[in-house]
Parts: sequence; C-alpha cells; structure tokens
Amino acid sequence: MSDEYIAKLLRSIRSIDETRIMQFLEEYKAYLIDMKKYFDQRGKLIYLFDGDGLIIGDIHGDIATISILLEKADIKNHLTNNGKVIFLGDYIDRGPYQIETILFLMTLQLSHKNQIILLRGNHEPPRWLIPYPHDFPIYLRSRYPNRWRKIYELFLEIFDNLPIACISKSRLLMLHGGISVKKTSIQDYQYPDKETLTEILWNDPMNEEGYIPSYRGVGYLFGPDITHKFLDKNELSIIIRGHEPVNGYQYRHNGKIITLFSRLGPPYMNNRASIIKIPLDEPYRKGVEEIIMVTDEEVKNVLN
Ligand SMILES: [Mn+2]
Repeated sequence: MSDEYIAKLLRSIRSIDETRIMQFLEEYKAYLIDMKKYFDQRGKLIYLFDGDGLIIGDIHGDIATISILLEKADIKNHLTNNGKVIFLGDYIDRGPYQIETILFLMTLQLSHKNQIILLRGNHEPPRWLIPYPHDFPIYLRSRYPNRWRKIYELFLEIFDNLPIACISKSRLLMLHGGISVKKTSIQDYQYPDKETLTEILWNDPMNEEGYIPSYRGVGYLFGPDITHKFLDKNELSIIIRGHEPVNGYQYRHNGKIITLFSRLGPPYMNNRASIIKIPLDEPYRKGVEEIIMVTDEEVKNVLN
C-alpha cells in the first residue's frame, strides 16, 4: 500500500491482538451506545447534514480493494474537509482477511467519530437470521482459540447496535438491501420490528412492478412503482444500497436506485469494484455523483 495514512491504520490493526481485542470491542460497543453525541441519530436512523459523502458497498473481507479505493478517493483529504464516509454493510464472511477488515473499519471510525458510519448488512446478522455462508466465527476460532466464543458474542452485540439507515440533507437514503414493501414510512426504520429489519437488510430491486418473495429465501424483491411511491411519500431523492454483486455499480428504477459493490474476487464474477462520492447537502441531480472505480488488474498490480 502506497498511502501512508492507510498504511498507518493497517499497522494499528495488528496491535489488536488476543489480549487487546476484548477491550477494543468493549470500547467500540460503548461508542455505538453513545453515538447520539456525534450524529443526529433517531433510533437506528441517522441524519447527516453537511460535507461530501463517500459511500461504500459490500466489502466481504476484501481489505486490499477497499484500501486502494479509499486511497483513490483521497480519504485523508476528504476527512480533513469534513467529509463523511458511509459504509453500507457486509464487512465480514468470505476470505482470510475478514477480521482485519472489520477491525480496520472500526479503527477508522473510532479515530473520526463524527464522520464515519458503519451501517448494518445482512452479514452482520441478528442471531435469529444467520446468513449463509457465515464463516466469521470459524475465522475467530482459529485466530483466538481460547476466547473466540466470548469475542463472537461481543461482535453479535455490536451488530445489534449498528444503525441501519442514513438520510442526508440532500435526501439521499443509504441502507444495505432495500426499502420495506410493508412499512411505507421512513419513521418505521427508527425502531424496526423483526420483519422490517429483515426487509432492510435483505430486499432487492426488480424490474417488474409490485413485489414478490425473494429468490434468496428471505425478504422481497420490489418494483419501480414501490420505489417511486416510497421516495415521494418520504420526500427522498434517491436510494444508495449494496447487497448485490454488480460490476462495481448499477443504476436501477429510472436512476432512483444505485447499487454499489466494492469488493473483488471469487465467488463473484465482477472485474471492477466501485465507491461513490456525492454531496450530502445539495439537492441530488444525476451527475453530481462521482464514481470511483478499480479493476481487478489494477489491484493485482498494486499487490505485486
Ligand atoms: Mn448483503
């Protein structure tokens, strides 16, 4: 990694060893409970008012690609200029670097408490809805053989306390999967019941009107009519979400949904990964967003 800032953060993860991790996770949990001090947080919903936003889709343990994307976005400068960074969930499961990835993101957040948000993905699961694959506890067990159960337990508590959606002054809605087809008011996202939480973490857009049960076995697929009604009713401009393996990014529902996918490598077939930079405090119109992208070739070249 060329950038000194990222390299320094990555070095600081290594100091979170078996003796330090429990203390680190307790600190992080306390921060989540305190988060109202730093953001306008109402329940599990966060309101953001100013600066540019850098928004990141699924990472699933791909720490190399996310480091390169953050460097490309000049994250150091972005943070100096009061920029915000919103991660859309799915930090773990798949690949050998998932523990490093989530600790890296938590470290980044704790060092910029009023600028960085980690939203919950379906792979940061409630105990009653574990996704497949969920190899995170297996990696914890091999890394921390003596205390992995307690460590996993703490992670699950942390996941339960992560916010699930974020709204900007420009009325962008950021979340992991999709909007609820049953609860049509954004107020219902503040203290979601199990069903609503499931929908937000698992739903996907589809091209047909209406909604149907998802092929994933959990949640729904929702049509452009549902998206347009929801945006109108809640005075929102656009939805930015992750959850689906697209080739970096994809516009859906007449440009009202942007899907971001920010990792590379198997089992997915994409050869580029993207994040987005977008103003949070001026009205959205198509073209204000800047898509920052890397290809698998570029990542290979940096690593070699
Ligand atoms: Mn997902």
